[in-house]
Amino acid sequence: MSLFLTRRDFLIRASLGAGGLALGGCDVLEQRADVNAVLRSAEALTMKTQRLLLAQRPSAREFSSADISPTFRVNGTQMPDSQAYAALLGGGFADWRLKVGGLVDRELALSLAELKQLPSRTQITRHDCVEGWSAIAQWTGVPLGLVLRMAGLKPGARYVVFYCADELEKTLDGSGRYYESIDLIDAFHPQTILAYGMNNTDLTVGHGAPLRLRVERQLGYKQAKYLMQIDVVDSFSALWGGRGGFWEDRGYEWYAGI
Ligand SMILES: Nc1nc2c(c(=O)[nH]1)N[C@H]1C(S)=C(S)[C@@H](COP(=O)(O)O)O[C@H]1N2
Ligand SMILES: [Mo]
Repeated sequence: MSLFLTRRDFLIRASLGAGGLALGGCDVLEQRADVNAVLRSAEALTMKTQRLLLAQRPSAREFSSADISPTFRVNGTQMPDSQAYAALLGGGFADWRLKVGGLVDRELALSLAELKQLPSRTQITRHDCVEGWSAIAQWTGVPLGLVLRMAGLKPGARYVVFYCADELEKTLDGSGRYYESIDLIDAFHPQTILAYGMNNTDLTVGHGAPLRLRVERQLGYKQAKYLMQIDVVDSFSALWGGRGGFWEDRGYEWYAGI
């Protein structure tokens, strides 16, 4: 119950003192129609998810600019091999939109300029690839949680799926498309950002232009490059191999904790 207190409610309850709390400030609040309305809403659900699950979430270590690696390898796709991507790149990504859909109240189509106008976060972290190399870089982007709050989560929301522009394997059924997924715990983690900047410049094509995921505390293959669309879902079992990602479908762990 205390998870849903507004600042005002908190102040009221705080002024009641410990006795007031023991006497059941919760009961009083639950009788209020507006509080109940909030409790029933999807927003409260989102908030509950965040507050409950994100309390005491450890953060990935952050470094100083002196630690930034002089070179950062480009791995996996170096340049998506499609005319659609080539056209977007040719136009300086002016026509690119990040689509946000699935279990949301409002579908979004955000331009790069719009994303850059949103509050940003910059962090210097170490990227660890499962192949055994690491590199430290500074990433700048929009907290994913902020974008999800803009869209509003519907009840049932559990995962966020990221669809990329590249096919890492050419297949007839599209199962070679790069995609990834994370749960809401990671989605609302403050270090989980949709990054458009690396080491103070726009992302290069090699590193995932115009937008990539940074989900620190997980391995390199979770850091999906070339983002085109993100969907909020209750399950990813119906997607391609059903295991939540291109590499997961090929045997890698879905939760690739470092
Ligand atoms: N779309 C897409 N995202 C991807 C990949 C890819 O091939 N395609 N490779 C993954 C792997 S295995 C790693 S280690 C990192 C590499 O990111 P980098 O090229 O910026 O080093 O991106 C990850 N995200
Ligand atoms: Mo990797």
